[in-house]
Amino acid sequence: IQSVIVGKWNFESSENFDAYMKEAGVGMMTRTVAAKLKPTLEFVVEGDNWTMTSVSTFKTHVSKFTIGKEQDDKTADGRDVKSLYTLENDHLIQVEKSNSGGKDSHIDRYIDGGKLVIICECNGVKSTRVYTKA
Ligand code: DKA
Repeated sequence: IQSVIVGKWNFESSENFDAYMKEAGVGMMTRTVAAKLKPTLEFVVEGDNWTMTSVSTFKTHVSKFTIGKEQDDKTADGRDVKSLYTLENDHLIQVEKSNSGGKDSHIDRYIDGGKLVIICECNGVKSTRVYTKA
């Protein structure tokens, strides 16, 4: 996945994102704003060190992580979490654990038919988001 995910992706579509955000504990005001966003995602990969940047009119959110190393992380809506990113069968898997008594998420990112598919899951509530290469 490393070689194909590198670069910029434009938001195409989203399903069930509000339900996912609600389950993950995102407040109503942020959900209302987030539902309307069409972010651009950019991936930079240097060996095991990745930078994933989401740019929208709401904010720019940067995640820097190392594959296989659990570390402190912040979600785009500001929740403090610990994230572990791994590569499994050409999927970038993020296991996100709440640092503050909130709920955990599992976020699966992969390329399908040239598109970037992101499946966000919290307590069985799933959202599918699709991006196309910019
Ligand atoms: C995406 O990049 C989805 C990223 C994971 C969801 C994070 C939840 C943040 C709520 C504002 O399209």
